[in-house]
Amino acid sequence: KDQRPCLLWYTGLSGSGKSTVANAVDRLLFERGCHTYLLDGDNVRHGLNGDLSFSDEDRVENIRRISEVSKLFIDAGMIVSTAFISPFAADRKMAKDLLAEGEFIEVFIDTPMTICEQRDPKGLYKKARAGEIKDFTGIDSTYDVPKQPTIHVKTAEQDIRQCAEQIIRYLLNHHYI
Ligand code: GGZ
Repeated sequence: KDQRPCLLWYTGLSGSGKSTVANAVDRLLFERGCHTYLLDGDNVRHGLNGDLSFSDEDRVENIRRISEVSKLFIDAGMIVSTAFISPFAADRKMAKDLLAEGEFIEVFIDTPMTICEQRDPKGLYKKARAGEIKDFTGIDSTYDVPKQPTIHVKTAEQDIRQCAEQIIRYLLNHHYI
């Protein structure tokens, strides 16, 4: 199956739906016969980056390692997806600059914080509000809103399937798949 390797770099708040949308897209790509790999908190924060916290410094290192690993998968010809908050614009730019022109696709999962906080699937916002978790993104740690994302996804306005199809359409229109 013909495919052009690229990196779908999902960014957004905790509870915005990054992992859910990324998994849905990855599944659709797999069904089309594409070779893909998805990096998210489940397979990276516990293993490779198990030594890192949520301090600004450690988030920078988290994203740096994820960028480098993504580049290796790109070199292997894969369509890579990464689903991390990646709160700092400078680090997202660093990831982009590691790759060749057109390989980096920034996908902003733009869900208003009020909605992320209502969803609160792991009860983390509640804990952060209570002061039980420090340095929580959107509460006492920064999130730089992407200024010109390649793809702008609004999960509060369309369902997961529509979000995933929006991304697949982009990949088709730009001849990645
Ligand atoms: C933000 C935190 C924190 C703090 C734990 N701030 O919704 P989740 O649970 O499943 O996703 C969040 C995840 C964020 O890890 P990332 O590697 O994506 O972050 S970053 O890119 O900023 O390095 C959340 C959980 O870990 N979590 N503590 N303080 N999210």
